Amino acid sequence: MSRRVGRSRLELPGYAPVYSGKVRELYAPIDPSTGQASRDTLLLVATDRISAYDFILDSEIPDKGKVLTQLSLWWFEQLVDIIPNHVISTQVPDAVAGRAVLVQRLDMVPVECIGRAYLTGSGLAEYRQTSSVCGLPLPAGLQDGSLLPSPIFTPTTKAPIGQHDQPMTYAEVTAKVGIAIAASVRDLTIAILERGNEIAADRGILLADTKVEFGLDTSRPDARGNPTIMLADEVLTPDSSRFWPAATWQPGRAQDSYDKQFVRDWLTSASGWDRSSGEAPPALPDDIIEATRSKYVEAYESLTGQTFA
Ligand code: PZK
Repeated sequence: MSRRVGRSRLELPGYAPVYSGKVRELYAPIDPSTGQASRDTLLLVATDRISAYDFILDSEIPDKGKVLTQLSLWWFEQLVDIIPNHVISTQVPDAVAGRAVLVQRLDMVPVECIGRAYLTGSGLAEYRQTSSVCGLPLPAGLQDGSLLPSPIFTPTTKAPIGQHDQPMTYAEVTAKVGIAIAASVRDLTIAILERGNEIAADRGILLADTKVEFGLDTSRPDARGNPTIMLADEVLTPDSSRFWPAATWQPGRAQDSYDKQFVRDWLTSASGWDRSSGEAPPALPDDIIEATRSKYVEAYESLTGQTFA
């Protein structure tokens, strides 16, 4: 069960709204001379909205959009020898300063590319029912939080908002996008996950899993005529990935969430909200909002080694 909140979109003069996601929004710059929305660029805006237990909460986390945008930009740089990315510029309207990027419009690969280094969440649920995930057999005896023998590619369908993505087999990915692109996005997803874990390990952080989105630049075919595959969306943020503190990692139980633990703990205990009631969760108290903001800033600062301005 998830619920869309009827929050009004930003008014951004010179930009036309294209799409509004749960926590992010897309706009197309309008060419002032023609009045036409751009066909080659998009403005990707991260809001301060936060989700928990499949709900978008009524409370926002100050600076969350900025922290995630800056973290994603930092990761794009760490990955640029693996894959080029869609970022064109960080020159954006003042209203979204620091939390928006101008990006190259790509033909998006219609698969949610998920890489897993540790087993949890929907991957764990599938493993418990079938001993495999997305058609990949796994050894017996794995627990919630277990390190996998090697990282796995567990793609899903892109479901509309409010519906859950469905696991796909690799064969289904090849049927959808072709053998060449399927192999590329699989190998790139694993390479991004591994690079992410190498960097996070130095900071005492585990990267359990991550979701990445790829797009095709058809204007840049390679020698064989294949389009250039580019990394799109946001990358290796707490909204697209599970980061766990290495110090308390212990397979066999749910791990502490690096960013949302205060929110989850408060919602399921002190708030009096019943998760299974189907009702919207209550607004967060100020101290929970502030503690959560601090966790996002801490994630940014520990991973990048930079102070969040
Ligand atoms: C694109 N999304 C998901 C992300 C939202 C929705 N470079 C690109 N070119 C074309 N399309 C997309 C991108 C990117 N990134 C991304 N949907 C389309 C999405 C952020 C906010 F509302």
